[in-house]
Amino acid sequence: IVIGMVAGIVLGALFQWLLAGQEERMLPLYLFDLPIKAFFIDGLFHIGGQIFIASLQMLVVPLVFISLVCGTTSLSDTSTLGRLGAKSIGLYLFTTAVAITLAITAALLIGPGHGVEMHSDASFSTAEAPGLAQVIINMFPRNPINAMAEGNMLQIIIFAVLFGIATAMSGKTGERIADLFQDLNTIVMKLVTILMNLAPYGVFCLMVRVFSTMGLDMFSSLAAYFFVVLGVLLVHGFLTYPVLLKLLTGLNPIIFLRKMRDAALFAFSTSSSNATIPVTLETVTKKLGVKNSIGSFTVPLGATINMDGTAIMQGVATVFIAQVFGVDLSLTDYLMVVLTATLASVGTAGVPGVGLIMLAMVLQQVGLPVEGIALIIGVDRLLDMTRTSVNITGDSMVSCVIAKSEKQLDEAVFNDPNAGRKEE
Ligand code: DAS
Repeated sequence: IVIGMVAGIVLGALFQWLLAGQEERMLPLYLFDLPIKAFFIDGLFHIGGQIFIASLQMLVVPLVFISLVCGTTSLSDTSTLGRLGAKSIGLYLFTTAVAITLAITAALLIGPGHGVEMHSDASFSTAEAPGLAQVIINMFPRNPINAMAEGNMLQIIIFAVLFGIATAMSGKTGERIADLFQDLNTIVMKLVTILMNLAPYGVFCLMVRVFSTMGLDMFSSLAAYFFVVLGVLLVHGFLTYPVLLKLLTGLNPIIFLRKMRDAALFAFSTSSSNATIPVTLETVTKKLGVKNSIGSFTVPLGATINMDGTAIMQGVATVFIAQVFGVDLSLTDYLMVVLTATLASVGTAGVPGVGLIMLAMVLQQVGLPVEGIALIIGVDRLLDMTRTSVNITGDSMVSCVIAKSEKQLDEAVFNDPNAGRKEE
């Protein structure tokens, strides 16, 4: 993806150089103008880029509906863990909401998208924001199929959760449906993997188009976006989590961070919370002293529904895209972003690039042009690696808090610097 991005930027900059200002040049380069602009920039690369963006959007509804039904059914059939489930979900949603609020505040303060004006050929409008009461009423779908057709994600999420609970309460039939949804989830995850394999080409096309039509000031805005996301990820990982751990358990946050290093590096290299589950589980139980009965529940659950790092990217990206397209979002719009991104992160499994697919959903929800994703997709890979590390660190921190509250955390193990080390 990085190669696709760099190649796209270089070719885009070359096209920009060829097309801009040729009238002052000795050799009339107008012969380049028509074929390059018509065939390449507005033709081949535009089509390729738009197809890639459309395929990202194509996955949103099936991905959210299927993975949420799976998540809800697996959660509800462990009713004995109802108390654990409620505590875990409550804490997971709280840390995600804190994360995205940090992200939106930072993006509004720094304003990475200012200074660049882009005009979207798609007409979009931030419709007159409804009052909070109406927002809550609107969350319940009168017609779930229509909600899916319109891509009304909050309604889809509510319907999926209710459908999942009903499935979990339906005995044998429910088990068959739950198995069916597990299989469907496997297929839709395969679709995400296929799409991510096509990402280098999609990113290449998008970068050519963006950098052949945008000046170099796009670079600085993109760099600003990148460092705002990175900054908030680091603050959340190295400040929010240690403070919450200390406040809620009294455990030493330095020991926690030091013991999280291997799992965080594994998550960084795989960009997948799901792939890191075994490592996270081993860290949480053998190094941090969380009893397996707790960790085996909170870690997989967290890898699915707790994605603070992803919510941070989505918060900054939404503000960045609104700024680039000159759209003023209202406070209700930002509340919708917090709600949608927090719920969206519940609906996405931890695989590479899935946060970007869910960003399309957040943008749709607040009426922003989805092709704004084209601006940031090039730098998303490195951010995906970093935010996946933050995602699993959050899962581990919450596991410690839950275990401590259930008196299922062995503090001797937690404080033992050599706990869980491989025997030399
Ligand atoms: N890569 C995802 C994860 O595994 C996060 C994301 O795509 O935002 O957590």
